[in-house]
Amino acid sequence: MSMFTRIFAGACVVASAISTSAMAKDWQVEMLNFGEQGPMVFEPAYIHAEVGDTVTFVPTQPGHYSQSDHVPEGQEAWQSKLNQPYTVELTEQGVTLYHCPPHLVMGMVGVIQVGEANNLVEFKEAYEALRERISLNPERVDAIVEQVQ
Ligand SMILES: [Cu+2]
Repeated sequence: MSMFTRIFAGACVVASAISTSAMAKDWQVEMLNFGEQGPMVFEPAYIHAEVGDTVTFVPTQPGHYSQSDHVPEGQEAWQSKLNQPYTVELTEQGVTLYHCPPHLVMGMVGVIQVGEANNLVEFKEAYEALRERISLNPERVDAIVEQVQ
């Protein structure tokens, strides 16, 4: 490989990395004691993102963290730390279900849809199981899940 080819190839890698990051969006999901939908919420609780986007969980108010339940095949599961911001890279299409462990009973649940909902059957099964552990406002969480298209 000549010096020129090497430099040219390197420049292409840099250029494509820049164009990818310029298009990708970082979604900010706030973790709140009280939001527009009531107590103990992720806001927004439903997002429709694209592959390559990231989601950052922001500890706007203390006492929360985020843990994935069902993720699309290939997507890395996660568990963030209490009161710490945490960023998830969305690498696969499909729907992800997550919750805040201390406030699951209060319906602190969120959904990330990436592209098409190609894992809807498995997602709904995971949601049915999770829903049994929600004792306050399960209807609020149903409304989040129903936004999946
Ligand atoms: Cu919480």
